[in-house]
Amino acid sequence: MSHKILDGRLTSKQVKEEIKIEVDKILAKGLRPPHLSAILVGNNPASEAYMRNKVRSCEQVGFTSDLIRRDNDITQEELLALVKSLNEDDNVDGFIVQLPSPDHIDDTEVLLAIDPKKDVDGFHPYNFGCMAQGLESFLPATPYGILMLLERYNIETSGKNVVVIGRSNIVGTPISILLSRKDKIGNSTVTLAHSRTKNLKDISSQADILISALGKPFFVTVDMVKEGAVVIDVGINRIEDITRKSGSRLVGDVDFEGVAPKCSYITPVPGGVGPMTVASLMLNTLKAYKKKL
Ligand code: L34
Repeated sequence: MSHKILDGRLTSKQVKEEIKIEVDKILAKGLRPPHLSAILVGNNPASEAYMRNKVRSCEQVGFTSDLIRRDNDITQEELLALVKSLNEDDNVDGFIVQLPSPDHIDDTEVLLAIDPKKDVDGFHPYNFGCMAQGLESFLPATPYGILMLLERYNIETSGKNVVVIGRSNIVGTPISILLSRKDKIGNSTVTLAHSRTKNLKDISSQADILISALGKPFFVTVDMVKEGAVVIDVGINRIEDITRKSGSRLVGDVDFEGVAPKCSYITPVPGGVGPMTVASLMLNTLKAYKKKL
């Protein structure tokens, strides 16, 4: 089967162009643009790269943004105080605390401190709960990005078998809930597989849509995929590659070379789900801004 690429780079560019048009209208009315703040603790190289993409995307869509950097030794109390100050700052429409944070930080307590109205990551249990019940909420960025890719490539989800590998709070669990909801992109029969799943190959081979979000390079191999499946690769893993100048390259969870020929559609890494995550964050920030007006 000849496979088609789900081009996240192109789709995110289109989404961002649509946002830019809305922002131009806002500015034409003499209003200030939406503002996104981001807290980045430490200097994890992957987080640095993701944050660069987020800040650049804000510029592209016409938002203002600020990246608030703190050292790895920030205390829990200092971080909570920073969150509180952003909650109270009327010029900040939405903000995120980039993960992972250092081990001594209690992420749950930090997330709970974020005002749900400014939680443009959609990670606060309030937003998560609303999402799970189909109520109005901010959708977590990566799952939201996956829904947009499926929608914009007209991939039918209703009645399809979806297998999600990985049960994290930020990707696996929410995407499994979203695709089972009664909604335009939804109505799938979802199986959530994880590290204790038995006979994963038998299960994944039933998937019309296979979503891998566990963070292990080359985990999904051709024998695990049904002929003609749609494969969504959420993993971003940096592996050694001596043929590259940098000495490394990015790969997903899927053995792309082996799996792609068997798929109807597949997302590449890089250039697949990653850019869609960033575009979703821009949409959530615009939504936070509009709700405040
Ligand atoms: N708070 N923490 C918070 N919110 C998030 O939504 C995230 N996530 C994940 C990690 N921690 C977070 C992201 O932003 C993953 N993630 C993310 C964002 C952007 C990209 C990938 C993951 C991205 O732009 N990926 C590019 C390549 C980037 C590179 O060169 O390293 C791509 O084409 O896939």
